[in-house]
Formats: sequence, C-alpha cells, structure tokens
Amino acid sequence: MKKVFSLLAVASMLTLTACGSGGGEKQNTSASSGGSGKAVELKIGHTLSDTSHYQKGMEKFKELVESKTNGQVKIKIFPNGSLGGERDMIEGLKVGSIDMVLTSTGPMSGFAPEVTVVDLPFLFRDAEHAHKVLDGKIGTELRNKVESKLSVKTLAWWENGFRNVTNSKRAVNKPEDLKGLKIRTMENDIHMDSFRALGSAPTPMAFTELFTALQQGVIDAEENPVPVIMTSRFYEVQKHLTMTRHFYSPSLMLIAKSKFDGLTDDQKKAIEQAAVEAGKYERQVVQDMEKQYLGDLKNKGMQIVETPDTKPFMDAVKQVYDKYEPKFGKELIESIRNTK
Ligand code: EAX
Repeated sequence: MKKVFSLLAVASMLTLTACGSGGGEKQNTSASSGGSGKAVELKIGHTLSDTSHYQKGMEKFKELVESKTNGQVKIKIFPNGSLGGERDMIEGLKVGSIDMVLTSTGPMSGFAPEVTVVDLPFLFRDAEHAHKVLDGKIGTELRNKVESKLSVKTLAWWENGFRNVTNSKRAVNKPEDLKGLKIRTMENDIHMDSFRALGSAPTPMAFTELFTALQQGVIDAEENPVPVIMTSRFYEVQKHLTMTRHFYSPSLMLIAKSKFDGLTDDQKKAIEQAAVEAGKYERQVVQDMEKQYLGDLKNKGMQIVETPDTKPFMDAVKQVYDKYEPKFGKELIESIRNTK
C-alpha cells in the first residue's frame, strides 16, 4: 500500500509540474504580451470642428505617433469640444481625467499667466515672426513656465492664427465702429482689456458656447482666425468681418505629466518628434486655409473689410501695454518685438 501511495504522490507531483510548465510557457507569452505588449491609447481633445486646422494637424500627429511607435501608442481625437471647453480640458489634465489637449493660450491666464504675454495686441508682425519667437529661447522659457505651474508636459507650439473681428451689426473700419458692440472674448484678461480700450463691451465665454450665443443674439460680435470663422460656420450668424489681425493666437499641445511619465523613453521621443513635425504641418494648413477661405467667406455672403487702417486700433490699445508691461517686463516684450 505504501509503495502504491508513494507512486501516486510522485505521479501527481509530475502532473502538477507538467501543468505548471505548460502554463508557464503561456505565462511567459502572456508575460511578454501582458507586460508592455498592450498598446497605450491616448485621448486628445480640442474645441474646433472636425474640418478645422486643429483636426488636420492632429490626424497628422496620430499618423506619425502610430507609425513611429509601430502602433504601440494609439491616438484618439475628440473634436468639437466633446471633452469640454479649453479651460475645462486643462482642468481635466490636472486631475488626470484627460490625457492630452490642444489649447490656445487664451484660457491659460487662469493657470500660467506668464505665457499670456503672447496674447498682447499687435505684438507679432506676421506668422514668421511668431514662429521665430515661439520656436526659440523665449518660446521654450514660456513652456517651462507652464510646466512649472501645471503638472503637464508641453509638446510643441501649434497655431490658431491671427484673430479678426466679426459682427452681425455693421461694417467695422475704425475703433469707433466697435463702440457698444457686445463682443465675446476668450477667458483672457488682456483680450478683455483690449476690447474695453476699443470701446466695446467684452464678454468672456468658452468656445463651446459661442455659436449658440451668436445665433441667439446674446452677443453681437466675436473674434477668431479666418480658418475658425469658416470651419465653425460663423458666416451663418455673423454678417461682417474686418481683417484687424489684432491678436496672434498660438496653441500649445499638452499631455498630462502622469501619462507622459508612464511611457517608455522611445515612446516619449516618438510623441515629442511627432508633435513638432505635425505642428509644422498644421501651421502650413492655417496659412493655406487663410488664403482659401477668405474668398469662400465672401461667397457665403460675408461683407469683408480686407485692409482696414490698423493704426487707430493700435493707438487705442496702447494703454493695455501700460497696464501689462510691469507684469511681463519691458525687456521681454522688447525682445519679442525685436526678434528678426
Ligand atoms: O483655440 O476660443 C477660441 O476662440 C479659440 O480660437 C478656440 O478655442 C481654439
């Protein structure tokens, strides 16, 4: 009997190990696949339409990230403010409920006010000047400021474009024509102070509420780059457009620090490279759209003042510089202006 039992014991031991090893192999497989094998999905939000410059840039970004990481990192794009307005999305980054955001600097005054120096009126001569500043030392320092205030990684400067005034009431050729107009601005003190200085009544509002507010006549006017006016169909609710180019609107691509830190070094590098490459592509899309859409907006029935005399507008907002120069420092503003 003893012999039988010991034989049985040995037999069961053998079976156990056999099962183990079988499992082990699978485990190994699962270990290799279970470890870093599973693709990482990153959700990125923006407020503009799915035909906008932001969307086109992001589709390029997605393509680059997925090819550079052999599909190990997947990008899922959420347009039309489907993850909320820009300020809400930045809040979401902070608490980790959102992975990535492309946001204009407008709403950043509530998080990293230093970066809003770029929102000063008539600060940049043209897009080239802006790119030079943002892709240079100043742009990097501003990104570092954002990273010191928010638990995010800034990936690259993208572009929204030069902002122009639209309204439903009358043609705007000079600052006096803005008097009394209820105009929507981004949630940005500099922008609001600028329109107060121009004699209009600014209302800060998230982009996600803008179209309805215009449609219902809650506000008379707003200001955005031509590609936004076209792809967000503002021509349906605004009759007049004046090419004031009063603010340059850059955008920042941000990723939640916790998400970025969870990636491998190769994946981090791939995402950073893709953000810069797709950013260059997106800037070109803005330039092309601006050329194309001005004519299209005319065909849609908008009355356009293409070359207003902007000097009176510049003079009217001088007081905004008096207020903000002490905050940002004369030196920084001059070094931006003098960048060739
Ligand atoms: O960044 O809020 C705005 O008017 C912006 O142009 C828009 O959110 C894109």
